[in-house]
Amino acid sequence: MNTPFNAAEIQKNFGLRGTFSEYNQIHDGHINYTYKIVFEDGGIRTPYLLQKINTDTFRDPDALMENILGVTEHLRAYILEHGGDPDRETLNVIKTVEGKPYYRNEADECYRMYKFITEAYTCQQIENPTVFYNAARAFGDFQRRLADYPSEKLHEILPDFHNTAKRFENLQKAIAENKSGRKGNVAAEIAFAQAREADSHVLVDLLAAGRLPLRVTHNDTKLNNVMFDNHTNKGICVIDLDTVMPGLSLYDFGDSIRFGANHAAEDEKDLSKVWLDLNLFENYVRGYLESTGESLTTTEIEYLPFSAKLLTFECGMRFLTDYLDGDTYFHTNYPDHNLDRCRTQFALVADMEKKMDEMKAIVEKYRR
Ligand code: ADP
Ligand code: GN1
Ligand code: MG
Repeated sequence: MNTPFNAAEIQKNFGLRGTFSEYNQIHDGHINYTYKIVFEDGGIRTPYLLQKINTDTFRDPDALMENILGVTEHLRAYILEHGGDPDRETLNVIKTVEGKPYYRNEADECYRMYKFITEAYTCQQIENPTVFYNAARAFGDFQRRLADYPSEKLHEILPDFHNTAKRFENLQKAIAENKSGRKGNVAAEIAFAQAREADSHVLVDLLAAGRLPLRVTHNDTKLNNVMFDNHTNKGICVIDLDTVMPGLSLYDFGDSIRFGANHAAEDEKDLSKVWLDLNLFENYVRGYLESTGESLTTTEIEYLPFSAKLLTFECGMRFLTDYLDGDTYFHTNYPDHNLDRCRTQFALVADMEKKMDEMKAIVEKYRR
C-alpha cells in the first residue's frame, strides 16, 4: 500500500502489534499531518492516531512533547480521581520502544502517536446549539482542571502567539515586504485591518497593566479541537494540545466564538453566509460561565464579547499576513485560500461590531 509515511518503520518504532491494515488522512487541521492508522492482530483491529509534527511551526519537538506529557499526565490524574475514563477524556501519548514521546526518522521527520479516541466525533460547524454548549463546558472544564498546573513548567512553544499587537506589526511587515507580490489584490482588507489597530492593543495592555490574570490556556479552541461522544454529544476530550501555554482565558473564549458561533466554513466564499449567530453565542456563554464563572474576574467577564471580535480580527490578520508572505504557514488547497479565509474573518468582525451591545447583554444575563 502506498502511504505518505513508512508504515513498517512506524510499527517498529512504536512497537505496535499485528499487521498494518489501512490508513486515512484526517484533514481537519491547518498545521500538522494527521492520520488514522489501523493494525490488525488476531482479528482485532486497533486504530491509532499518527501525526507528523509540523517542525516548521514547532521547531523544538522535545519542548513541545514535554508540555503535552506534563499536561496530559496532570489531566489523567484528575480524571482518575473523579472516576472518569482517562483513555477517552484526555489525549494519551504512546511512547516509542525507546520510551520517547515521538520518533525522528533519518529524514528528520518527527512522528508522534496518540491513543485513538473511538465512538467520538469532531465537527466543523454546529447544527445543534446544545453541542456548542457542550463544547463550552469541555473547554471551560479543561481550563479549570489546569488551574493548579505549575505554569513555570510549560515551555512557551510559540512566543507571542496571541499577542495581537505583534500580529498587527507582522501584518505591517508583510505589507511592506509584499513577498508574494499580491498586495494589489488586498487593498480593502489592508484598510479594514489598519482601521482597527487600536483594538489590537486592548488585551495586551490590560495584561501588562496587571488587570488580567495569566492562566494555563489552550490557545487553539476551535470547534474541531474537541471530541464529542457519539451517543451523548458531550464534549469528552479537548485535543490538539500543541499550544497549551500561559495565556488569557479571553483567548480561549474568543477563539471558540470565532470558529463556532456562525454557520459558514472558515473559507466560505459567499460572505452573505457569514454572520454571528447570537443564539450560538448565548449557548457558549452559558456553558463557559457555568464551568469557569466562579474563577473568572470581573474584568475577564467584561471583555468576553470584545475577545470574540479580537480573536476573529487576529485570525483574519494572520491569514492575510500568510497570503502576503506567499502561503508559508497554514496549509492551503488553492492559491487564494488564505485570502478567502481572511475575508470570512473580517466579515465576521464587522457583524460582531454591529451586535456588540447584544453580546454584552447576553454575558450580563449569565454572569454570576
Ligand atoms: P492540527 O494541529 O493539525 O489541527 P489536530 O491535533 O487538531 O491537528 O488533529 C486533527 C484532527 O484529527 C482533529 O480535528 C480530530 O478530528 C482528529 N484527532 C486528533 N487527535 C485524535 C485522537 N486522539 N483520536 C481521534 N481523533 C483525533
Ligand atoms: C490553526 O492547528 P489548527 O488547525 O487547529 C492555528 C490556529 C488558528 C487556526 C485557524 C498552531 O489551528 O492558531 O486559529 O489554524 N494553529 C497554530 O483555523 O497556528
Ligand atoms: Mg486542530
